[in-house]
Amino acid sequence: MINVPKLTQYQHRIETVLHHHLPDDTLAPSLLHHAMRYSALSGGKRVRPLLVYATGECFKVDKTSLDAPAAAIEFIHAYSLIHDDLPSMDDDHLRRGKATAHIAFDEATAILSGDALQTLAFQVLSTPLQTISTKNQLKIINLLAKTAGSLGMVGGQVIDLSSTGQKLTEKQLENMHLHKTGALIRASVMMGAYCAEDLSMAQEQALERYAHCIGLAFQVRDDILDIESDTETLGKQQGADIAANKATYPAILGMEAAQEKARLLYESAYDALSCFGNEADLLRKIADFIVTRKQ
Ligand code: GRG
Repeated sequence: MINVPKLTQYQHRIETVLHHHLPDDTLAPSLLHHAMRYSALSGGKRVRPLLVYATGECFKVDKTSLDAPAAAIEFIHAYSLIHDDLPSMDDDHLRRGKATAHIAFDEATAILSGDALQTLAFQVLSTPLQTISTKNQLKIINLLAKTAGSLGMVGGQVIDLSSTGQKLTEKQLENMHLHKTGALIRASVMMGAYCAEDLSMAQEQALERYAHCIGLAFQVRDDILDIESDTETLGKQQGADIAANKATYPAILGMEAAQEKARLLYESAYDALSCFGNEADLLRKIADFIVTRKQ
């Protein structure tokens, strides 16, 4: 739960936007549409859309302009979770407190629903928007494509799969997470920023730094929760990283040093925002949430 009314409002807003863009499950192929809705609307913290809205707020971007990038990034995230849970990847049965897509449906439907969510993201993002210039819209589409692909999230997943069971250095672990988790988090912030017409180079660099730090902090916290939390709170199997022999920050650094790392990243994220005033308060609140979250 996020205890910040403005963020809760944005969480509600993105639910409505996701509902609106997802094909109705009475439409054929209805099983596929049912599976897409099942995964995309199954809860989740909606951190990535919140980052899009919060960054847009820094530049007073109209909320309606932010809806498309916010939905697109969440559709990409939903697709990545479906594919990540497959038997050929992490083989998980529980996600957001519910059966994973390949358990609730079947493997082929799960794969296809992930594929369709990915293309839906780009459909939503490429629909002409009245309030963003075409140049900026293309920049946003290009950013998301690069971020989600082989040089970003998918590349990170490849590193993850090939390094399971191996001893990684902290640098190698960081490289994996900067791709696997960090790429989408950075894109969320930068897509919100590219909706603004008056973004300066200094602001762009500050936001890149903020996003880099919270992206890593998000993963360090995720690794800590995998040890300290429980399956019910997490909505996914607790201890899954250890069971799968995955490299994690607590495993490499020890729990205390992992906690300290999250704290330092959080401080650097705050520091990165020093060129902004109150308009970036929501981004600060998201950083607070990322390092204190319980699920
Ligand atoms: C299979 C193409 C492909 C990519 C998979 C991002 C990713 C790469 C997999 C996600 C699996 C995972 C457990 C990643 C580690 C941290 C993370 C991104 C957790 C899930 O994100 P949250 O906590 O989830 O934002 P909710 O449910 O709140 O949306």
